[in-house]
Amino acid sequence: MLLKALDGRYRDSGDALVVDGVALSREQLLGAAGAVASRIAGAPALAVLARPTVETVIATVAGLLAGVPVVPVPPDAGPKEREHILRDSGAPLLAVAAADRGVEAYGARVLTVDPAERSAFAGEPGGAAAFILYTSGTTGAPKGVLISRSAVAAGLDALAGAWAWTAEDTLVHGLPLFHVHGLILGVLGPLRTGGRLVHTGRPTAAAYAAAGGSLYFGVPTVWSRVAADGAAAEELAGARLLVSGSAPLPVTVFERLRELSGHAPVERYGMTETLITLSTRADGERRPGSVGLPLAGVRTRLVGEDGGPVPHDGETLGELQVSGPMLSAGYLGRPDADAECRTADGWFRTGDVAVIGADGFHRIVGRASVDLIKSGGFRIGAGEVEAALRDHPAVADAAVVGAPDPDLGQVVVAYVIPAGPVTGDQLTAFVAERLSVHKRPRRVVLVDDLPRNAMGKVLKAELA
Ligand code: MCA
Ligand code: AMP
Repeated sequence: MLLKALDGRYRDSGDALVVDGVALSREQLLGAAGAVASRIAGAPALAVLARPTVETVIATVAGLLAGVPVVPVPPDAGPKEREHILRDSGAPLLAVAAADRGVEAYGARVLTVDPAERSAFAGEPGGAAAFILYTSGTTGAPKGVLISRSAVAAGLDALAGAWAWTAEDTLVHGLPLFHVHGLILGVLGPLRTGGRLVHTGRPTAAAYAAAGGSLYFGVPTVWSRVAADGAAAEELAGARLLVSGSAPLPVTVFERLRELSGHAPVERYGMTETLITLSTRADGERRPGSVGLPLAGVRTRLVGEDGGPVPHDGETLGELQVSGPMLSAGYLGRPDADAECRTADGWFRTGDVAVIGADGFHRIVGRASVDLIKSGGFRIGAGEVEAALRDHPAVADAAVVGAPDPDLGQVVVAYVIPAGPVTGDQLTAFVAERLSVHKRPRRVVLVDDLPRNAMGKVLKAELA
């Protein structure tokens, strides 16, 4: 069973989870999810408006019970992005909480999740895909990554091994429920290990400090804010393990957390397309700036620009390639994009540049492409933001880059050639409304021209 916590052995052991102050026992979760599962059985996919609520958890578990792939829709996604996800995934149903029942569903039928409903679901899970997760590439609209049930199971079991994660743990986090980090690790993880989950609604330092958990997840921006709030970090002294991921954890934040909480954080690395593949371990060295060793079943290699192998000497850079049982099954309807990411011998090209030490420890140095930006742990494609900006009538052209930022890691900066009167704030609001709020440029620079090479291609490195 994928979610062992819903198995008979665990059912009566109290609250399984609390999301933003609302508690659900395992019985309640299973009953409410069973009711939804009965209504969606046989559907090709179930979209879920993924606010941080118990309804989102219930709908996700319902999809897994019924064997219907779950398509989380970011709640801050504007009309353009929401329509793309619903149409591209082909989901005929959109699960929402009662408060959202009037939402625009672009042809899908809105299904209201009622946490008080109870029904046993007798069917057997069918399809192999557990999730279709939308994620940005360097260009174009986000692509749907097909994540199988077996990849989820292998990925979670490998993490449970590395982090000694058991039914005794209470996981605390407040991450969005439409990514691998917040949803697959952060919700299905505790349901697979049998432990508890406290989701804080938002990932604030104060909420983490007050939650009293044993295991904490955060993106580096969250850890940097916790570390900056000294008292909050000190409150985490009673925890067992603090885990960081989704973007590089600055060494200064690592050290500050260790000083204040007494815990050297565990850092792990992954992608939507591969789930988590590398991590330092609960019982091993936690080295600042390092994402540790391959998880169970994972193999890694570095490939040079000439396609040849790169020595594992802790110095020589190469593109990181990975293989393992948690890799995704490809992009929905995009065999072309999938072929670009896989080698002939079945390895996934991460697009991240790394070094591997003689001791096997991995360090991520950066991304090969300047067109994938990581801001607050969110992956943002420069091309997608540029296309949204060009849709504005007062924009002649735009180039988007990620600039270093002490809080968010990188911030989205747009260089725009105006075609009429417009302000930076207007363009920021325009992107926030059409795509997702977190994809909005935080800085807009109006320019007369963009630096270009002889072929007319914008020189992003010069802008960054
Ligand atoms: C601001 N707001 C706006 C605008 N500006 N709304 C509309 N239009 C605007 N122009 C509102 C927002 O809606 C929000 O409202 C509030 O202002 C704050 O938003 P923002 O400034 O964007 O928040 P932030 O403080 O910058 O966010 C920091 C964060 C966030 C909380 C750390 O970046 C975050 O949640 N990151 C986690 C990303 C993540 O989980 N990534 C995992 C993917 P309101 O407050 O009402 O909402 S990676 C993954 O899955 C892999 C496999 C892995 O390795 O883990
Ligand atoms: P996403 O698919 O949103 O998870 O983004 C995946 C990308 O996030 C990876 O390709 C890396 O560039 C980055 N990433 C995730 N975890 C880490 C980490 N611990 N250190 C550095 N980069 C990371």
